[in-house]
Amino acid sequence: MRKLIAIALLGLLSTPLMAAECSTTVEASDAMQFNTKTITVPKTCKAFKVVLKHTGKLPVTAMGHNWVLSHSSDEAGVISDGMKAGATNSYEKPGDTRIIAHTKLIGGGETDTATINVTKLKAGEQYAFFCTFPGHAALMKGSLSLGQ
Ligand SMILES: [Cu+2]
Repeated sequence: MRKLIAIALLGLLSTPLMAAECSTTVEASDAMQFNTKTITVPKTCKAFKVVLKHTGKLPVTAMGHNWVLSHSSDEAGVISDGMKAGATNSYEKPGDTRIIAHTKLIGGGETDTATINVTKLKAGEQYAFFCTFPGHAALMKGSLSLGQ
C-alpha cells in the first residue's frame, strides 16, 4: 500500500504540467471527525483529488462517512435531501446537481477518492465539504476555496 502511494506521488511529481500538488488526503474517524477543516485548491490544477480515508474500525452502517462538496449555500439542502434519500442511496439524492464532487460512503479501513473538476470552481466563491451520513455534518464539515 505504502509503495503504491509512493509510486503515485512520483507519477504526479514527474508530470511537468502539474507543478502544484493536485491532491490531498482527508482522514475520517470513528469519533465522527475529519482531520482537516480547510482545503485550498491550486488554480493551476485541472483536476483535484480528495482521498477520503476512514481510519476507524466501525462498519459503514454505524459510522459511514463520505466527502461531499457543494457551494456553501447548497450545503443544508444537499444534507436534508440526502437524509431523505436514505442509506440505500448512500445519503445522497440521486442525480443531485448541487453536488460538485463526492466519494462513496465508506466504513472503517476503507478509502475512496473524489475528483473535483477545477475549471468549474470560481475564485472568491465559498464551497463547503461535509459528510451526509445523518447527524454527521454538525461535526464533519469544512470549507474549500480556489487558491492561487
Ligand atoms: Cu460521517
